[in-house]
Parts: sequence; C-alpha cells; structure tokens
Amino acid sequence: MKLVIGNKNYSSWSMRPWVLLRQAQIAFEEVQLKFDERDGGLRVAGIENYSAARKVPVLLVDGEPVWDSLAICETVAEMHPKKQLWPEDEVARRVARSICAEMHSGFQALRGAMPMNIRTRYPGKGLTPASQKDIERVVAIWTDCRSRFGGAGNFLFGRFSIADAFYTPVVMRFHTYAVKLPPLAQAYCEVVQALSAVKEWIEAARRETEFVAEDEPYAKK
Ligand SMILES: N[C@@H](CCC(=O)N[C@@H](CS)C(=O)NCC(=O)O)C(=O)O
Repeated sequence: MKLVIGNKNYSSWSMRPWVLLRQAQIAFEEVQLKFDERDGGLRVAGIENYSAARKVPVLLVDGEPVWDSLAICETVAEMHPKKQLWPEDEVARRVARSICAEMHSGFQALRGAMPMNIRTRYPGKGLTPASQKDIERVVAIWTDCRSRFGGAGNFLFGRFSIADAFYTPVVMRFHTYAVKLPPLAQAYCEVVQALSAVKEWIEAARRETEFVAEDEPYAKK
C-alpha cells in the first residue's frame, strides 16, 4: 500500500489516514507531494500521476487509487478487521461513523478561520461567532463520546479508532490558535498529542519550510 499525502504542516485531510495507519501499525509506503501555488490557485504537484480527483490523500492498493480520507479509512478498516479500527459495539460504531461524517462534511467556519498550521502559534486568532459555535459542537461531541463510550480507555470510544484520527487535525488547530477548552476536552487533546504517530507527524511538519499563502491568513505580509 502507498499513501499519497500533502505538506504535513498544512494538510489536515492527509493527516487522518496517515495517523490511522501509523498508529495501527499497518505498513505503508509514504509518497509526499507538495502544494504548489505558482499558477495562482493551489494544486498538488504531481497528483495527476496518482488520482483523477487531483487531491490528497490517496491510498493506492495494488496500484488502484482510493481517494478521499473517509473512503481511505473505511477501506483500511475493511482490509484489517483484526485491528478493530471502528468500535466493536454496534451503537458506538454508529455514533463513531456519524461523528466522522459530521467532521468530514461540516465545520466550515472552524476550517476557514483556523487552518491547520502545526509549526506556528497564533493564540486567539480565528475566533469568530461561527468558529466558536463549531468549537462548542466539537467539545459537545467529545464530551458525549467520552462519557458514553470512553470506558476505561483514553480515546473517544475507549481504544484508539478512526474517530480519533478524524479529530486529530482539530486537536492541532486548537493547539495552534490556543483555543480555551473545558478540562475534559483539554485532557483529550493531550492524549491525542501524546500518540507516537501524532508526535512523528508533528516533528516532520515542524521541519517543513514551504509557505502556502492560502493556509496562512494570519502571517505578516
Ligand atoms: N474530502 C477530501 C478533501 C481533500 C482535499 O481537499 N485535499 C486538499 C489538501 S488538504 C487538496 O488536495 N487540495 C488541492 C486542490 O484542491 O487542488 C478528503 O477528505 O480527502
């Protein structure tokens, strides 16, 4: 399997399946392509060799592309049933799927106002009434999952699952913009940041030097 990703500092969609595969100890070859803004809009240099959709991430299974982070995580879960990447309990699994879908198709205000930018700190930036509403919804999701399904484990559904991988980029955003969180949400952020896969991604993101203007609304001009 090959996983095609973008810049580790900026590509929140790429981070989800990468963290999932690494944390679950599923072997894969990483292919990193970089964002290119030279012709005006943002594109991923070289992506046409991997996917007609021209976006990262892409998972290549025996050369066949699977694109879109949710489809990739579903595929990985199906290929590795013993890893239990979705919660085992049926009700928990339905909720886990719902919160991943909600993250996948929603939270536009949070995404727009607080783009993922791991190596930088912008405390207090990006807080608008709309992004605040998204933050409150994330906190409500985490609180509900931890209290109903967390059990003795530290993750949303006890053990690490696809749901945690999906919310990891949000944890990165909360850190960059120093979002004030209630204790349960703060504790969950710390658990996610302590994961070996997340630490590895963060270290690589910090070493990157490319500047992508589209993802840098708060950089000094
Ligand atoms: N829903 C897709 C979104 C993928 C996406 O928007 N990727 C961005 C980078 S994080 C991208 O490839 N942008 C390049 C472009 O739009 O040309 C997923 O979950 O994989």
